[in-house]
Amino acid sequence: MAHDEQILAASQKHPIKPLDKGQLYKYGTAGFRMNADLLEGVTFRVGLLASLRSRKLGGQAIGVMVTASHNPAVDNGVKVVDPMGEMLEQDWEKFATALVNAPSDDDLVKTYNKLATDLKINLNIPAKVIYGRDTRPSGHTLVTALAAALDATKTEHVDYKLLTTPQLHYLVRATNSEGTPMSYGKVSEAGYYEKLATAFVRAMKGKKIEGQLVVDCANGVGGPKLTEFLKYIPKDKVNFDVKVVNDDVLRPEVLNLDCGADFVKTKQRAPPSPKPRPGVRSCSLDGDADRLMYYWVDPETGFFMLDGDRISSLAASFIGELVEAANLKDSLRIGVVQTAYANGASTNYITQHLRLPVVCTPTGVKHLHHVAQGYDIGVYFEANGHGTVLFSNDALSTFKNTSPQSPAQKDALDTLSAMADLINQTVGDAISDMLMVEVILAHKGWSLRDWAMTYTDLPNRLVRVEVGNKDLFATTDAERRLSSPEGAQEEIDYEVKKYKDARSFARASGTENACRVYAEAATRSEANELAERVARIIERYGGGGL
Ligand code: 16G
Ligand code: MG
Repeated sequence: MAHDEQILAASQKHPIKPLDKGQLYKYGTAGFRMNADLLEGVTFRVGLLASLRSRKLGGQAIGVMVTASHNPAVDNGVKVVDPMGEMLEQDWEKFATALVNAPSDDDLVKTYNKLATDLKINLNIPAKVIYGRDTRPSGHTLVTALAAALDATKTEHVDYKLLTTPQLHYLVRATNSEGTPMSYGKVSEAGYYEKLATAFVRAMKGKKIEGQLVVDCANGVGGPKLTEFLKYIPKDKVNFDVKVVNDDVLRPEVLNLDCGADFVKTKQRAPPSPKPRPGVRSCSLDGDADRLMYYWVDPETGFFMLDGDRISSLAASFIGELVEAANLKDSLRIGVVQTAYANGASTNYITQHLRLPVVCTPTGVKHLHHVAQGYDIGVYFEANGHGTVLFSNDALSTFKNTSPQSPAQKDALDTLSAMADLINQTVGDAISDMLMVEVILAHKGWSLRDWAMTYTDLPNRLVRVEVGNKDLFATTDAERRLSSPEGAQEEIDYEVKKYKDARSFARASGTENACRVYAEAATRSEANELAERVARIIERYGGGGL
């Protein structure tokens, strides 16, 4: 029967901390994320939710990841992963929010039981939850609270300890597909490395990787995991010279500090330490290794960054060529999914040069992922470096079952099939994406400079605007236009018209209490000026600065 007493007793040991008056905990795009001191009770309650979700789905394994990604070390976060390794179904976010905001332990038990009744969940069937965490010191306390909730609800659970976020997503899918024809791989961390290493060798096809790759791991969990992965690459098959830097996970305070993918993207420069060596191919992961940025420091022209838009167009171009060489152009639909933040030049390159369709969705991985699933091959990346390439079951069986009519066609089919194994199908994965980029550069014989030459970004500027009330702002057209407050969009349109090749939009942030304004235009000074003008409009409509 119900687990009331056990939940009550355990909840008292992992109590929820009340927030300031009028404030509620909210399951947002990144789950619950905040100062770790507030998260013990939250994580306990997320355990209850994960258990309910598993039972609702007939006992399939649900994942819980404890991480705050690129946030500072004092923060942490907790999010739920669905059975196929996807983000928690959106409808369930409000159930998570309801459980976490239950004011007392009694209310918590009531909410838990009400959800079970309303959602017709049988509390007597088996449930399973698997979980992992990044290197934050608070992670240990949080998973202890999580385990207490799982014990209280008689949920089987597996603690995978330190993992990157994409590894946990992999393990969830591997667990649920084990023993089926769609098995995703061995259910272990080693299984993840083996799958990637094997696919990497197959996809490389004996091509050579030029020079060294320096990988900045944000002093996060990606450091030890990448080092472990590299041991699985057979040296006689692929000579991959990787220098792992910023991989100090023993001093928590250095996590994401002046390094990592978010630093590189927002500061538009290389991490100061270790001192960048001119011309060396470099990339940065974020604190939980689900975002990737490439860059190099040119002795003449300085820093140059290849962000999610560039990775997306590189992947789309390579896969498009392979599909053509495999003679599958008419049978497989390829699409590219971006957000409004994608540089207009990348969109033009993909639609006009690669001749592939581009769809724009609202910000947030779940939106892009969902649309990408509608294609046989769906390439999706946010400019911030989070993304992946999804292959449908149809695409996978086509690669396997097409009988090649020429060695070139066979080659293309083999490479496509290896790419599908190499690229994480559950979520954006910095390590897997990095291997994908290395394969593509090796096949094309390109340096980062060659890659950068494919198109020239439009100058752009992103501004964070403090407003009295960000909830006044609602968007439409995949966040490219404001539907409210009334009159604001007309003012933005009026400003945009004054500039050449210009575009600008404003949206309320999903992760902090502010609005963001993006502008691009033909020149840097125009992009800056337009962004400032639109920011002033937003400030005025948003109830003034704080
Ligand atoms: C979250 C999203 C990320 C998005 C960012 C936007 C996930 C897993 N993460 O971190 O995709 O780019 O929010 O933040 O969906 P913003 O709403 O504050 O601009
Ligand atoms: Mg991350």
